[in-house]
Amino acid sequence: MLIRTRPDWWLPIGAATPEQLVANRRHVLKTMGHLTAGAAAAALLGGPAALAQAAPQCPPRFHDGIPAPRNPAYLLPDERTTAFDAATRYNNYYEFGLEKEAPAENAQALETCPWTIAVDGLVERPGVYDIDSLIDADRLEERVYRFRCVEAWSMVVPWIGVPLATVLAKLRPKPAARYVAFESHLDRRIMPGARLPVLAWPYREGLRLDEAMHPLTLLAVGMYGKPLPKQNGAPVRLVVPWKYGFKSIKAIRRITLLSRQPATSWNTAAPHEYGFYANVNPDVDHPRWSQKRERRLGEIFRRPTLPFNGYAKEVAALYSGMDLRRFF
Ligand SMILES: Nc1nc2c(c(=O)[nH]1)N[C@H]1C(S)=C(S)[C@@H](COP(=O)(O)O)O[C@H]1N2
Ligand SMILES: [Mo]
Repeated sequence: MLIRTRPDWWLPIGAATPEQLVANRRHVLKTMGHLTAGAAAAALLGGPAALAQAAPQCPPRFHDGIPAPRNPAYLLPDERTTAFDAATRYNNYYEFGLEKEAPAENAQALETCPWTIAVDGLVERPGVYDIDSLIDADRLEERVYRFRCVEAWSMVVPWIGVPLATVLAKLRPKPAARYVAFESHLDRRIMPGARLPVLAWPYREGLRLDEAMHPLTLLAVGMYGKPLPKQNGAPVRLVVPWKYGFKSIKAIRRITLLSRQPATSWNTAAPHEYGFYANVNPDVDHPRWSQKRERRLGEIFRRPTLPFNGYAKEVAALYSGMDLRRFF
């Protein structure tokens, strides 16, 4: 079967530098032994054979259910998991409309397979990768996380994914890399919200590299035992549970390693309201509302918001010595 004989993930579909092509050539020729030399050469040049060689399975391998083992370190036994219907019908995904109910309908037009992610900037392995080559299906795990939107609603979701750190490790950030920037898919033909000037499109987010490498930072491909619904960011999104939800960018198309802090959509749109760090902090109010309390989807009464959304023990050290009012 062609998909099994593709080169290992180290070879991007469209490798960015000729050096890489040369370095990978021997391996490619070996793994493509059943193809003619001509087809192999076409693959190296990114021709039709390359696409066939790396052709992902569509629909994806786990389109009805993802058998990901639950990671016992992230269970939240004292929290009630948010109902699937609530988490998948009340969404923020401005590209697909500004109303909470709009993405559940409009995002269905998004084609999520095949899916490639461009990787560039300060990495040893830049390229355009098929999602299956970046995220190892055998290493998916389930984690239950609290998720807190800056608008003061929240939920508890069983995500499925891999730590972003495992993907970044494969890409090998260069020593000068200190930040990671992410870009979402953009297609104005199917995205009514992206025709409005509410944000600078495509949607952009970013993390400091140590935040990105933190074991809590998840690259999610599923939730509630299934692949991500399109309105929740299919086929791949970020989940950064100690930060406001807008950091958890959906439908990732580009990952860029940088030496300087990247511009991000919400921070650019309203820098006094949405900081780059956006750590959940009940002591720093949004200029237009309090962040002391939050409402869980499906519940009536508000509850106190926890520092770092309940993950202070794990992440507070990342910010030691920083003034969290200034770097909000
Ligand atoms: N591309 C993109 N990603 C996005 C958003 C968006 O508008 N576009 N909204 C963010 C916000 S504000 C929140 S709260 C979460 C919502 O995720 P959910 O719809 O899965 O609950 O997605 C974040 N990721
Ligand atoms: Mo949000």
